[in-house]
Amino acid sequence: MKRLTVSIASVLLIFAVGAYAQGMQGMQGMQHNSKAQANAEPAKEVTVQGEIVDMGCYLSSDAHGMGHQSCAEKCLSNGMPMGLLTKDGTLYLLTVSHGNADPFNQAKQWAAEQVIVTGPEFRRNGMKAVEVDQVRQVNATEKPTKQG
Ligand SMILES: [Cu+2]
Repeated sequence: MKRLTVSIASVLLIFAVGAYAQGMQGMQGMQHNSKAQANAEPAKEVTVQGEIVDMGCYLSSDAHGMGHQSCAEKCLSNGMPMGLLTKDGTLYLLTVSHGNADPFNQAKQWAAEQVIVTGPEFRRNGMKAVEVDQVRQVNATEKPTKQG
């Protein structure tokens, strides 16, 4: 009788440990899923056309375009965050590629100009960013055409 009680107890213990472990896994999975859904989408390579803006003047005063070019140049050279404003009004923060900072630094020289940026797009907490892997100015002949 004692032996039977002991074996029942061990079986129950094994079940309890198993259920606890599964419960923990389930909770961790839920946390990962909800976090991912709330904050981030996986990066995808994009090619986006838009105007190089300084984020401070654009966000505070809607300042952009050629009339604001000299201010934007000054702001960007002083370290103001740089953004890309598309024709449909989407604003991307531009970030530096760890592998090659040259395209980002090149973009800083093109304040208020139309450019085409290629790189991974990131979205988190409602913010959009493109890491500048490549940038080029839009040629006059390309200006009226589609945007990526
Ligand atoms: Cu400015």
